[in-house]
Amino acid sequence: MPDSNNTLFYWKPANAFTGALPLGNGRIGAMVYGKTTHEVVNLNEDTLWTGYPNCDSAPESSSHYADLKKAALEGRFKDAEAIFEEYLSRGHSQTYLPMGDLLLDFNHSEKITDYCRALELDRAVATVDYKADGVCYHREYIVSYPHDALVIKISADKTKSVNFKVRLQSRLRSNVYTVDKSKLFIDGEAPSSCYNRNSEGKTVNFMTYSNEPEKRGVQFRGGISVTLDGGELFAAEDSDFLEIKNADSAVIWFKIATSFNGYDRSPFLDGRDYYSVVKNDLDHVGEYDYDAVLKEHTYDFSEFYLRVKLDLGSTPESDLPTDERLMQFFNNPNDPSLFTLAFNFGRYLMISGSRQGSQPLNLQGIWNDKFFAPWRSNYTTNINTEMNYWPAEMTNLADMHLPLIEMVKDIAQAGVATAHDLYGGKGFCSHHNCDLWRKTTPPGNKGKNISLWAYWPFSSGWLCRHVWEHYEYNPDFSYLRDTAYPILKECSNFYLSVLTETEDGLCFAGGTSPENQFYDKNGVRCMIGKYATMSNAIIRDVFINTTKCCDIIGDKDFANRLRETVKKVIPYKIGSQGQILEYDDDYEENEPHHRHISHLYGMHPGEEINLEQTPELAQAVRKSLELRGDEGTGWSLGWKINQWARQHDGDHAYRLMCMQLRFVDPDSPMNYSKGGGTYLNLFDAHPPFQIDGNFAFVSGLSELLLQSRGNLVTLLPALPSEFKEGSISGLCAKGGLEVSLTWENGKLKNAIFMPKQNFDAVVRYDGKQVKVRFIAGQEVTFEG
Ligand code: FUC
Repeated sequence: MPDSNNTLFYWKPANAFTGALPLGNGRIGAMVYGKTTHEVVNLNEDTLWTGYPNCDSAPESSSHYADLKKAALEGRFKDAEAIFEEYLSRGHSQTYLPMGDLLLDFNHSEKITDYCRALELDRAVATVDYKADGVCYHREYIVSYPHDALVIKISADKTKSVNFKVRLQSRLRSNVYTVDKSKLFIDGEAPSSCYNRNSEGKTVNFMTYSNEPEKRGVQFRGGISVTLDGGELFAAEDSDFLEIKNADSAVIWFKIATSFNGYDRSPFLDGRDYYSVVKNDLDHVGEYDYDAVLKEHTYDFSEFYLRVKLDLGSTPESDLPTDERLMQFFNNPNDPSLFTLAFNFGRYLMISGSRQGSQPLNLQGIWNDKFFAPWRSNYTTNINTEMNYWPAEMTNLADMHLPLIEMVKDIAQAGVATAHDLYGGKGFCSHHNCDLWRKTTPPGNKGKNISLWAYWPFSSGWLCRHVWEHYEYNPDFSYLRDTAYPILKECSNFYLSVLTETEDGLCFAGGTSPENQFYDKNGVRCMIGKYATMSNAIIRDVFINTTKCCDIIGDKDFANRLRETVKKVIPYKIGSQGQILEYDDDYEENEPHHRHISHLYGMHPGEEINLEQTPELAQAVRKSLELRGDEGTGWSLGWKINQWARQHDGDHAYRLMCMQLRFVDPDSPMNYSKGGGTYLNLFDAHPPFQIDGNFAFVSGLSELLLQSRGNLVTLLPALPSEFKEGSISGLCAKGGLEVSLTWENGKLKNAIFMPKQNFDAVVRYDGKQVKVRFIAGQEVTFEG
């Protein structure tokens, strides 16, 4: 029986992308359908995006921001929106592309029995087993980080039974051909641009390939070589497939490289040597021993995966195949091991999709089969990209956080011009979408009503929380000095340079609250208010965290300046219903159940509102959560799980987790307000597929068991009553602590701390607290 905490398995092949099983090494992504006679594996490479460097540049327009600000502060909100739309918006982000597919055609009968496909999360191996013509076939699929390749082994229990053709196909401009009668290559190019609208403003999707060298897109080359045990390989001259006949087993090695050479370097004029790399690599596969490669892969993967182990128990329902298990959970959520599986799957996705040297996880991680993916499968940074990384530090995957931090480094460079050109500001800033080319300007292309989402220079601030948290979890002075401090300082410099004095205090004047609207005093629906609560919260967050950096570095002047300024930033206001106000006034809400809960940033992911230090504000956050309601898109449910965990209300969080594990039909249309849940392959459904909810589930579950803020570590802060017995090992707390917990009858049995460095902490459990001086490397055990 497969391990219900660590294995997805099915008794039929996938018939949709959201049923296929994901593999990846951060850079190469593969979706395995597990079909029998005609197998499909969707392929991705994380730098295959449309576009080229600086494809979004435009002239300076900061004088218009002064007009916008004036209009907003005078309550002329519609004028402010018009100014933004006409003068401050820039082009849309670029699009993340699929590379194409690897296809396998087997010539055995279509009559199949004994079928099973599985994904073992702890080893990162997908398998397909079945019987055809009396022969048992077995396939194994891995995407190896150490060997940087997709590797598929096909074997049978009868000699000479492995017969198939392997092909590559792509919708990108490309050419498939054989070389040396033994290898199959695909050479191609990504489009220079991607549009949703034609010149008449109609919504049509199209892409263009420019002939101007500086506008040429990312070039790529993929290649396949097959090593055989017995049998023969045929590769006719000028054909587009390899054929394998009468082998005992075969191993397919797929490699890919692109010319992408950094966000600011032309992939055509100044690209990496991608062309010879693939051929050179494939020339060596004959020297590889598949078993050794597999061993190295599972060792590499499980080193991260096994750092955390969760046990919530299981029931007979836990042994069902994953699809049936999900369906039955919908009617009767009596399967605690499904929570564990979803938790483990989220960590699996992070290790598979975000590795040192790779791009960070986008809206679909790295797994996208669509030419025109929802929201361009870009980096949407007003919640989604950050949410992807919420569990990284706390679930012991700090290494996987690094691609995001690398992207913030790029943004800190690319966003200098944006801060200057749009706001006349110092430092750097970035808005609500980013892409491979590190777009930092507001998207929207002068579209109507784009202020709603595009006018928001706060992703730079929110991303800085990640840069800072990486230090808090792994205190390392050289990282702080060389990475965190300079980035946070320049981010603070932007907000310092644009803060405006109002009668309420300092604020970023003319503010939106991501994608929400309100009715002004005249009953007009507006997007821009005098200011937005989230803007002030992010500014305070950046200032406070930068101050901490400065204190460690010894930059007293800047720290003092920030300490003085932060006191003057407009504080939270409580509205007529006891809720946190989202804008400058108690306006009538346009959509009271709106999916975003941006005004609650201070409670999660921020920390300035919490039950211990600001109980009244925490109560107002609670009220706001109640007013917003539970229903939502996948990521919205996910954010609320985390919020209720910070409210120390595990039972409410549990209800939301059950909602997030609702089965969602792959054909469900896009929905902005409700219907979030889970597809058959456990991918999160917005709907459509969006990976952020997978990660919010992981961080939410972790926050039920362990929370840390500064030097305060709280054990089992929000244990749901349904999780009576259980254990978790290897979670991380700030200050460099690894924590393992066991509980029985809803009460802590013991907690084991392994400090990576000396750290003075306050450990809290069930309202009681003790001060502990942790010494590096010395384990400390608490009995509950
Ligand atoms: C934000 C959300 C949407 C969606 C999109 C990718 O704009 O409001 O629901 O998740 O990002």
